[in-house]
Amino acid sequence: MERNIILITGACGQIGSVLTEALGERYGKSAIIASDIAEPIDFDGLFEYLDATNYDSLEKIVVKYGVKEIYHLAAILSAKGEECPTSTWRTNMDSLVNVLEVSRRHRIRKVFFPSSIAVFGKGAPLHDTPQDVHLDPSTMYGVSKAAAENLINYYHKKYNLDVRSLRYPGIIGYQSLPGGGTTDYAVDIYHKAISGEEFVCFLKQNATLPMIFMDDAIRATIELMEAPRESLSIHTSYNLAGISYAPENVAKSIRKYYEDFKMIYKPDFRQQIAESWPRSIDDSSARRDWGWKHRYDLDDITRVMIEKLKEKNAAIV
Ligand code: AKB
Repeated sequence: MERNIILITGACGQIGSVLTEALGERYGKSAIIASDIAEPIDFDGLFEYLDATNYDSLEKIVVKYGVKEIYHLAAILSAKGEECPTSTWRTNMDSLVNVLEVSRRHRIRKVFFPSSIAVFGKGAPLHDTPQDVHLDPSTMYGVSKAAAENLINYYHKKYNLDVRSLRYPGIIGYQSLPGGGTTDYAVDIYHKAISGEEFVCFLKQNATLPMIFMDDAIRATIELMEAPRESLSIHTSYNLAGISYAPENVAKSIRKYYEDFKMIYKPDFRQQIAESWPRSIDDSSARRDWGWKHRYDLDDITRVMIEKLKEKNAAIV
């Protein structure tokens, strides 16, 4: 059997940088081609500059390395996407069409595509949002993800392409910084707490959203990609849940370590986006089909975030 060479787009992003490391550890660094439009910092694997909206550039890399799997993570997120909706649509959709086309033409074995809780809007129940529900997203990011889910399902049905996808909640990790999302506060807050600074939160104190710890999100991605194809019943994107909480809950959890931690609330346009998203997610299809179960609750996340960020800071000083 030919070697399973894996291409990752958006490899310098919040999820991409951690997933690239995790896949390298699992399948060997020489099997992983990281790509992005930004240069990676401190990366010692194979890296290619790639703007995935350009089909020829993507195809060149696929052919050059004999790529067999693609994790397509490059995208513009919810808050940033509202600054220029048309380029968000183009970036998110053109790159996906290119990935699906190159996969079909070059017999790529498996593709991973990240969707998001942003696909849900006012038409979906707020609590335990089901897998199959009306999607009326409020942001261009969500619109592009909802369209993308239909597109990957089309490639599955028409070309039998093995595309797998998760609707990620907000992701919290110490390894990388998010950028341009509505859930970014949940990472930034820990950085402020450990440096003894006040945190100004752009969401209201009770803005509950579905969240997941990075280690759980990475494990979910790898478990889904390694699951037997015949066990998978969802060919749009699987609902994925970790835990649900609001900014006031994180502040309370942080105060177990930093009792003087101060947080003030200055909600901006991102509050409206948060209000259009679910409070909690029903991920029973993922649990049934490939045995998904999250491991980290809020206090576990806080403990690890504080421990690891302090270690990182100590290493810099
Ligand atoms: C965002 O906030 O835009 C993302 C997401 C939930 O997809 N983190």
